[in-house]
Amino acid sequence: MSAIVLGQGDALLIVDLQVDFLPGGKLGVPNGDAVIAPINRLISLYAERGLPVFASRDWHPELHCSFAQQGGPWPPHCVAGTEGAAFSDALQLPDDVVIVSKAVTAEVDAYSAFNGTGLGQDLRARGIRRVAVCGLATDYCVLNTVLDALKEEFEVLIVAEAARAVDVQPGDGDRAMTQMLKQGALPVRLSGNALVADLALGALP
Ligand code: VGL
Ligand code: ZN
Repeated sequence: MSAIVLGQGDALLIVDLQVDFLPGGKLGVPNGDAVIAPINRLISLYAERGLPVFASRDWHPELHCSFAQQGGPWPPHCVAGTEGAAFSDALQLPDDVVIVSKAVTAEVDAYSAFNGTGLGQDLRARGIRRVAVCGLATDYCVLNTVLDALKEEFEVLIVAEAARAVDVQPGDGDRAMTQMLKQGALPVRLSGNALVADLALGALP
């Protein structure tokens, strides 16, 4: 069980840990709050080494195309500037967190934190080659963020215990995880104060 050595070139990317995606929110992910403790451990792991922490957020205008009354699939959620769009205050974000706002115009939805945000360029400009991805929801924004990161040729560590799925269809989260691994994401888990390969997940078909 070898620890992954974090250093220059590593960054943490926390996807959409916003009030509306937590239980009780407008689009609450079942057990979404279970990710907060492991994500806070991840933040310590990266921040203590001086490694950058990025946090994406869904940041929609009031009449966003993904909302049901505009013909979209979701109830209104994460309207820019509202309480529901705020990061969970249980999340211990570092003062120098880099915030990535996505899907900020009415006409376009974006599940991936790379879509229309300049994130890829920002990561490259900082010399980042590998990102650890966690957050909500496994089967939407985490999935699409991981697939785009791989397309942009970053190495991706996916932290399953720090992500949860909406599971609109039962099994969506498991299928998303399988897809991310198939495309080359490496499953990792927290072990004490380290990240190690998650061999149980690595053995999935
Ligand atoms: C998300 C549904 C709608 C997500 C965002 O962050 O996974 N899901 N908008
Ligand atoms: Zn959204």
